[in-house]
Amino acid sequence: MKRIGWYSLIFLGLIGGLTACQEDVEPVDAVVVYENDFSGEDLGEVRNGRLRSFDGGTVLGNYNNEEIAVQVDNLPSHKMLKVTVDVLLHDSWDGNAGPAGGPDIWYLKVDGQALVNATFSNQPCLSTWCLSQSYPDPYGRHHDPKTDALETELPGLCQYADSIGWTTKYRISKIIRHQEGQVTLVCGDKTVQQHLNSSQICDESWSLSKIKVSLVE
Ligand SMILES: [Ca+2]
Ligand SMILES: [Ca+2]
Repeated sequence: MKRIGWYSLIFLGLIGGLTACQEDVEPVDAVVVYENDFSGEDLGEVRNGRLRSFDGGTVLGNYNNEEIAVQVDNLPSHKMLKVTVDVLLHDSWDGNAGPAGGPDIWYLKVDGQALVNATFSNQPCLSTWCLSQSYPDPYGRHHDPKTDALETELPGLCQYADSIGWTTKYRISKIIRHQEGQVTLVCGDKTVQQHLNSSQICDESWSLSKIKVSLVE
């Protein structure tokens, strides 16, 4: 029993060490190399950037079946990199639903590596009707709509403009091994909505209210 206990402890320690790389912990020696909450309307490093107002602030958006990219050059020496994005999912995201309404996928890539590739759902979840989402896991898993959201009581943007609960905000933070002198971050979506009365971007879209990149020695 004692030996099994030690193995279990080692196993849990390894798992803990691995998952720690994905958690939102600000390392004490982190150096911020890019930070933008778009309040200054600065799109200098942003490809396909555009701004709009939402809920009293300025956001990067909104987008439907599009990508944005941020490239940061001349990075000082480092071993790890931390990326944080605050993403707003507007209107009728359908999560894992398919084939006419979904799947609705949003993704984050760093230097081509997918750190998020997940479905999101803004739909109500009742005993008779519930469109699940995969986040916080990759596409293929099932969780309730809005799982792990930072804010759920925000108004929609277009189809459900001014209706509370139709924009959901997530703070997504990832730490990865990274040593190169340049980093490119890409965010985008692959959403599906057939049989529309309105435009697709009005039916479901996304914006960013913050991007932050830090380096760790
Ligand atoms: Ca929809
Ligand atoms: Ca959809």
